[in-house]
Amino acid sequence: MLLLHLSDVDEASWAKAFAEALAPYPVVRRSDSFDPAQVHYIFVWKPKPDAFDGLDNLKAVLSLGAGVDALMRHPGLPDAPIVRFVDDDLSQRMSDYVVAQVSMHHRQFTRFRADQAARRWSQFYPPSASETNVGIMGMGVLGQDAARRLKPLGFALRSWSRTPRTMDGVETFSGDQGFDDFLAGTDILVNLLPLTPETTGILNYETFGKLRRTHLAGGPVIVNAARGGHQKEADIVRALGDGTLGAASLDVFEVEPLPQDSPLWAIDNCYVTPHIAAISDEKSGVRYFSKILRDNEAGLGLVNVVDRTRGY
Ligand code: NDP
Ligand code: OXD
Repeated sequence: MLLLHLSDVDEASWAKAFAEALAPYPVVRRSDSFDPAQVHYIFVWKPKPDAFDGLDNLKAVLSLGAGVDALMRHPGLPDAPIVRFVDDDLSQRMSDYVVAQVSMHHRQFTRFRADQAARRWSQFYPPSASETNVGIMGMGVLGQDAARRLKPLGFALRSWSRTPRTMDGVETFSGDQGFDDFLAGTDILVNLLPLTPETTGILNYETFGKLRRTHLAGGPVIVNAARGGHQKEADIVRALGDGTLGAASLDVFEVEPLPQDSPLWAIDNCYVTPHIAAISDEKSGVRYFSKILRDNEAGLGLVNVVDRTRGY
């Protein structure tokens, strides 16, 4: 039996789609009556504290989110394998966001918008894309897709990951020892890391101070589409105010929804979006997780299982 436990999304709609895709395999919601011992799979997003109570026969926890940081911190998380969402549609949406933000900052959107507001005709020619270094932190599923889509636009690409990676046309760095060199050549820093104890607070004032300052007029830029826990918002406010950063695009926040009294709302060179960079689409999600479930039932095993020791 598959149990759905989704918050902040249309659980009924997902349940209907799963029931159709998996029939005759039983699919239930929390509001249905069922025997918890019969639940072999649970599909979760923002699970409540009692989400896993009584589920003693789980074969897998299926995560609607690509990021599993909150799930990993759930006090009742059972020992069962966790399968996260890995999907072309999700990657495409994330790369859409990244490409839009990177292009906007490369072409000095903040500057020209201010000029327009002031009715100021000030001819300034942005550097070409090939003279602009985009540094991607996190070279996993989403980081690699972003690199693939930025490359044809001509940007010079570099990446940073935990272990060494190679990708055609990307200058790659890894580990603590590679971090400063990676930052020193980065004009636009794109964060696509998972949130783990090692990456918490990595977008801080010291990091910003290590970015390349010689190429992008107005100063280096950060784009955070991963998790709010990666960023120190007080440091971002300070860096945007004193010119350490030229601009920031933030899709995620330390507290979500972003509190009304956050200074980030009102900073001209800060671009706030409400955690919408990429959404797990129902159609592709149902297709993906139905296949995972069926394959596992057929003895083929699970894929995209989270490594609990790494935390992602
Ligand atoms: P992956 O697990 O595929 O990739 C993670 C990458 O980060 C890997 O390259 C990994 O290194 C690297 N990494 C992990 N820890 C470290 C570290 N300590 N130092 C350096 N590099 C590290 O994740 P995805 O690409 O699928 O997703 C990334 C994140 O994006 C998710 O965890 C989620 O938080 C976020 N996300 C946000 C969304 C939004 O709407 N805002 C939507 C979807 C996802 P290595 O290659 O060596 O393993
Ligand atoms: C995710 C997200 O992790 O939507 O998939 O943030």
